[in-house]
Amino acid sequence: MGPPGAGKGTQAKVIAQRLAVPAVSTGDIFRVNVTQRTELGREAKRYMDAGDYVPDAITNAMVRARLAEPDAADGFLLDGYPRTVSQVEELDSMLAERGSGLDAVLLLTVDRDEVVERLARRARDEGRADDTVEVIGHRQDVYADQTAPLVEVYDGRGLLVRVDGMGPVDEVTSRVLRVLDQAGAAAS
Ligand code: B4P
Repeated sequence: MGPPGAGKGTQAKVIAQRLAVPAVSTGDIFRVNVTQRTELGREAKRYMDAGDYVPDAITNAMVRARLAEPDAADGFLLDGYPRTVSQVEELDSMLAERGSGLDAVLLLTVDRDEVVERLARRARDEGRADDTVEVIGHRQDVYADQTAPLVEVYDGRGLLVRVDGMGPVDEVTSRVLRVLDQAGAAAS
């Protein structure tokens, strides 16, 4: 977890490789579908471009299908999911059906000024439609409104681990691996 620009996608790819599990990024799956102009992509695009969340029913069904694939049978890393209370409930039921649970919920903490700067840089480099100044601000607000409350939910379950997401990417990676190791997630 972490606000847009916290480094979720950046870290997820490295960490998943280290743990030898697939990184399941809802943002990436949506973007692939947008590029391929699938029906899911067309539907998701109008929400993403506005900086809004794609509706829960669409997102939940997509994650359920992805986690049913064979490569996720022995474990997975979720990047950008769950983001709403309804997604937490749906993930809980998916995990219960599998007879498994989460090892840890990682929260990357960053200053708001830093994430705005990162996303503005990415806008210059990659031209993502949801990285304009107005949409970046809106995405931060949506995160504060709909996703930040999940921190308390997972903290209450004793699963939350906070990692400082400021500084160079490889330093953040080292911090993440250290806390996951302490939480027992890297070993399981
Ligand atoms: P995401 O793809 O998850 O995008 P994000 O929140 O912007 O995070 P992110 O992973 O980009 O980027 P990162 O922080 O790694 O979601 C995009 C959209 O998809 C959402 O707005 C929503 O519409 C939809 N969506 C996704 N999941 C959903 C869900 N569950 N429910 C509903 N809708 C959903 O990196 C940002 C930039 O910072 C990069 O350029 C990176 O290179 C840079 N960076 C990273 N770490 C850095 C560091 N330590 N120092 C300097 N730069 C760094």
